[in-house]
Amino acid sequence: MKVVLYQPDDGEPPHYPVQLLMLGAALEEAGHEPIIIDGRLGDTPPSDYHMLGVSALTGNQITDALKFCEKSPARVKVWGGWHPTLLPEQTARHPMVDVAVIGQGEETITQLADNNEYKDIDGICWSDNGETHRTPPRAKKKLSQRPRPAWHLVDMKKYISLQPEAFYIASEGCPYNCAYCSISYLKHKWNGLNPGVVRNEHEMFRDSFGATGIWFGDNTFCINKRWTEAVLEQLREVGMPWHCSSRVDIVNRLPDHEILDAKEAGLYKIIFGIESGSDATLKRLNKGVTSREAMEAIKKLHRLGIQTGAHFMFGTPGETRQDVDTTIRFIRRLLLSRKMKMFSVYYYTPYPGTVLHEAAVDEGWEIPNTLQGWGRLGWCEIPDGMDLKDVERVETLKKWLGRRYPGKATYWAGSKMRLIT
Ligand code: B12
Ligand code: SF4
Repeated sequence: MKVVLYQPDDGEPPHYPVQLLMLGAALEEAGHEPIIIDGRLGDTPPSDYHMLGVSALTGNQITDALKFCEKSPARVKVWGGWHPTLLPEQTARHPMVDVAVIGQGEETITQLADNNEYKDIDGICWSDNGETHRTPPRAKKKLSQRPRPAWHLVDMKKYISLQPEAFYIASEGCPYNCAYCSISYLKHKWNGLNPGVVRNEHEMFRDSFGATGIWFGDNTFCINKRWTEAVLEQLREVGMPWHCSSRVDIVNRLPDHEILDAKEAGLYKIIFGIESGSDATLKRLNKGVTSREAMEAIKKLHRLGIQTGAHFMFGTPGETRQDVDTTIRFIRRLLLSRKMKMFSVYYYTPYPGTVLHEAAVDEGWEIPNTLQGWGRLGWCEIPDGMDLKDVERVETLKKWLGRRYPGKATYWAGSKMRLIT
């Protein structure tokens, strides 16, 4: 069966849609014909196909995906990805959605393509005359038990030429419970790829597609020490520079020589979700670290010659003017110390399913209650609870960041991220 898999256009620089390549691999293995259409590249879909699979994060991807569905000739429209997983019933209620897939999609989409009757398939939700139905959850499989992405389904060289630091996920899951994070809500148990696979694929990125570095998209790097050491051994052989995301407490716990080992294996930057300089806010976010620990990790990496970057967010439920001030002062201090290379400043979005989303509901925030409503939600919109005076101060901070660190600070303005050059 011909199945179009659609990556919505969200105005972001395109990197290859790994989730669709994984679904594509499973569909091909089962004898189907997957075709990947990337809205960000303006790909033209075929004129006829039986099934459409749409992948959607919460936010403006939904709006583009709905537009694509309206024009699509597909007999069956299947939605999967983070948003349908977090809000399957609400997603399934939309007339442009026949089936919402919950969680990992490889087996589910293959079974949907194999069968005309889908109501016995695990991990799905659909709506019948306004009534929604959900089947039992599908058992999760580790990354290493799922087919590797079908790289040949897209023009990898083109993607890598657009982002020469190739995106790569070597592990998934995170044991922490940050109150704003969708990953903690899904409670994926940590698991990692075989280090040998990581090495082979990095060599393929470099030799066949022209990658000059790797951007690890793993939720939190270095959760499993033994696995990390085994991966480092392989990365050392590959010899490409790479950066990853991790937590400040993990970095603080690592002895210097282990960080230097990683540096020798190509590590040049770690990005942290520091989120706030206020310990009261960090506590509400259930971040499990303090601003002092954040500062410590940055100083340590600076001393060891590793660059750092950090994401901050303002406007979380319960945040006071004092918290906003403290965070602004913290960011200024970091900047003036010249120990950090990249900053991004966001406003908080109440992602469905998270603990903090519930807090926002309790505070009376206006939360979208339809699929199209979530699509209109700018992920850097001023949050409901935020005082306009504070917004002004955050905006001033962003401008200051831009002047102070030209080319190094990213920030969110309107609904677009702008790189300050
Ligand atoms: C790469 C990435 C991006 C990319 C875009 C990815 C994309 N798909 O379009 C970029 C950098 C642009 C990006 C931007 C943002 N992201 Co982001 N991103 C990620 C990241 C790091 C990896 C996603 C990934 O590729 N995973 C690997 C694949 C294999 O897993 P998967 O996507 O879950 O896919 C599986 C299933 O979901 C399902 N599936 C997926 N699609 C489909 C489709 C069909 C038809 C079916 C049947 C199944 C199915 O099957 C897949 C295979 O098992 C995740 C964190 C993570 N490690 O997962 C965050 C994450 C997805 N991002 C998130 C967020 C919040 C954002 C941002 C708002 C910015 C920010 N503050 O981080 C923006 C907004 C994007 C937008 N415009 O809407 C949240 C999601 C929140 C939500 N409710 O959607 C995550 C989970 C991070 C987090 N800590 O909470 N992101
Ligand atoms: S924010 Fe990072 S550390 Fe916290 S739960 Fe999410 S992925 Fe884990």
